[in-house]
Amino acid sequence: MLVASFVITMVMLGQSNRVPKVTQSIRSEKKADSTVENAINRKSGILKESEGYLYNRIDLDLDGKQDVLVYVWGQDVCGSSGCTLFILKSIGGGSYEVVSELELVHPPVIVSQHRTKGWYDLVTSVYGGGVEPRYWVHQFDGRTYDGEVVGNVNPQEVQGIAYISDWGRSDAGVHLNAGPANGAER
Ligand SMILES: [Ca+2]
Repeated sequence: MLVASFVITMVMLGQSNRVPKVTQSIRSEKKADSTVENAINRKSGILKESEGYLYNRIDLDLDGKQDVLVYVWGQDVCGSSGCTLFILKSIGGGSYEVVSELELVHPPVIVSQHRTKGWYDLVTSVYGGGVEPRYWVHQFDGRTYDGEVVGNVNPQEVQGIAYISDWGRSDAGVHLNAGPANGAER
């Protein structure tokens, strides 16, 4: 019995070491938001080529205004390692500006309890091709979230809330420009 419980404990520790601690999972919003779309359209033509987006609101810099995490997907806008995450800062009056555009990431986007230069760290994952999932941290550098990930997260040090947690569900998020490939890979 002692041996058996020791083995079980080791297995559980191994699992907990590999993943950040998620305290809550939040599904993406369902309703299209023109203010979010306008902010992205001012920066990029990606929405015209996309099949949809998933988003959540959260105040990332604790200025009292809700910022937005937007994940844009579609056959023509994703790579084999993921799609594009936009981070929008609320500038008041129902307007947003794009703070960051991070390519080739996978939701959920875990908003860590740890902050860098006033903004919460964001954790995304890299997976596919049979490799073991890895988690990456994106930190604010004073102007943007660096597209260069700062390195492997020590999962034991990460605790946070997972946003856009329903990525992969065919009914998740806002659908645009539905083409023949819509949902084919999901
Ligand atoms: Ca804010």
